[in-house]
Amino acid sequence: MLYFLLVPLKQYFFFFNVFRYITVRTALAGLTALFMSFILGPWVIKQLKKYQIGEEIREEGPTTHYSKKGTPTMGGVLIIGSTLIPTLLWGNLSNIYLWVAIFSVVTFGLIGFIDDYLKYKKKKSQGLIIRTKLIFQTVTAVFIGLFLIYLSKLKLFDLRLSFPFFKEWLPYLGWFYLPFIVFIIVGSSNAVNLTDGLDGLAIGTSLIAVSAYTALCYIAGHAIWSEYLNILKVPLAGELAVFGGALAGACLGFLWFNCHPAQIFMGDVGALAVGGALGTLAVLSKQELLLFFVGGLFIVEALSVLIQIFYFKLTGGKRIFRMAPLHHHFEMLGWPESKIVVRFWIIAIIFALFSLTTLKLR
Ligand code: 57M
Repeated sequence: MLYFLLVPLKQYFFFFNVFRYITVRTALAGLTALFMSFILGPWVIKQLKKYQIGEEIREEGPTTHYSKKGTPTMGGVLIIGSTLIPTLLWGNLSNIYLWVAIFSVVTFGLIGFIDDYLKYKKKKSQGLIIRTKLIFQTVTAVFIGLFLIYLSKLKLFDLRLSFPFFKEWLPYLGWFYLPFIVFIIVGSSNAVNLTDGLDGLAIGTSLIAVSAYTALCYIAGHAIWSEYLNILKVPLAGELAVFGGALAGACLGFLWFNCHPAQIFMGDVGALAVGGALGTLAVLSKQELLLFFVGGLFIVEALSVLIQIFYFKLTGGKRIFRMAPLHHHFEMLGWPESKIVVRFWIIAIIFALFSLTTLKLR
C-alpha cells in the first residue's frame, strides 16, 4: 500500500524514488516484521496464557519435555500477522505472485489453526487426524498449482523445470507440473512441522532457508543478475523478495521468544504456514529442486522418520535411531537442547550456502 502512496511523491521530492527499489522495500518489510513481533509478542503470549492455550506434552517423549507442559502455543498467528502486514505495506500489490504467496501462508496457517484448535478443545496432543490434514494441504497445493498453470497460459509463469548444476536442461512439464509442485509444497509444509520439536529449531532453520530464497527470488527477478548467474529469469519473482524479507523478519522476531527456554511455541498454525510459504517461494522462483539443498536439514529430519518407520516394520520392532525425528535421537543421547539446536542451525547454514554456490556451478 505504501508503495502506491510513496512512489508517486517522487515528483515533489526525489527522495521518495527509493521506495521503487525492491531491495529497500525488502529491508523495510523485514524491519517492520521484526518490530511488530517485538511489540506484539508479549501481548500475544499474555492472551494465550489468559485463554490457557497451552501445550499438551506426549508422555512417550523425552522426559526433559515434561516441564514444557502449558507453554503457550499457536504463536504462529504472530508469525503470520508479522508477515502479512509488512507485505501489504511495502509490497507492490499489483504483483500476482505476491498474492499467491499470501494465499499460501494464510491457507496453510488456517489448516494448522484448525489442528491446534482441536488440540486445545480436546486437551490432547492430537488435533486433526493425519489423513484429513494431508487432504486439506493437498487441496490447497492443487489450487495453487492450477492457478499457476492458468498463469502459464497468460505467459506469466513457466512450466519448465530448472535443475541445479545443469543450465541448458529445462524440460517442459506441462500438466505434470501439478503433482510435482503439490509434492514440493505439501512436503515442505510437513517437513518444517516435523522439525518443530525443540526450542528455536524450526524457526531458526526456517529463517535460514527463507533468507536464501529471498535472495533467490530477487536474483530470479533481476534481468542482469539472472543472466549473469545463468538462472531461469522470472520477472515477477523479484517482488517476492519483499514477502520473503517480511517472513524472515517475522521468523527472527519469533525466535526472540521461542529460543530456549521457550516462552511460546508456534504450533501447527505456524509450522504449516512457514513450511507452505517456503515451498511456494521455491515454486514461484522456479528453483523448486534447489529446495532439497536449501532445506536440506528439513529433508534429513523427514528422512530420519521414514527410515525409522521402515526399519521398525522390516525388523518387527527394532529402531535405528533412539527416537525420530533426528533431533530427538540426540536428546536421548543426552545432548543439551541448545547444543542440538545451534548445531542444526550451523548445518542449515551450510546447506543454504552450498545451495547459493550451485548458482555459479552450472
Ligand atoms: C509435530 N510436534 C512436537 C508445538 C509445535 C510420524 C511422527 C514422526 C510424527 C511426529 C509429529 O507428530 N511431528 C509433528 C511435532 C511438539 O510441538 C508442538 O507441535 C507444534 C508443531 N506442529 O509448535 O506446538 C512438541 O515438541 C516440543 N517443542 C519444543 N519447542 C518448540 O519450540 O520443545 C516444540 C516446539 C512439544 C514440545 O515438547 O510438545 C512433537 O515432537 O510432538 N512425531 C514425533 O515427532 C514423535 N516421534 C515419534 O513418535 N517417533 C517414533 C516413530 C513414529 C518415528 C519413533 O522414533 O519410534 C515424538 N514427539 C514427541 N515426543 N513429542 C515422540 C516423542
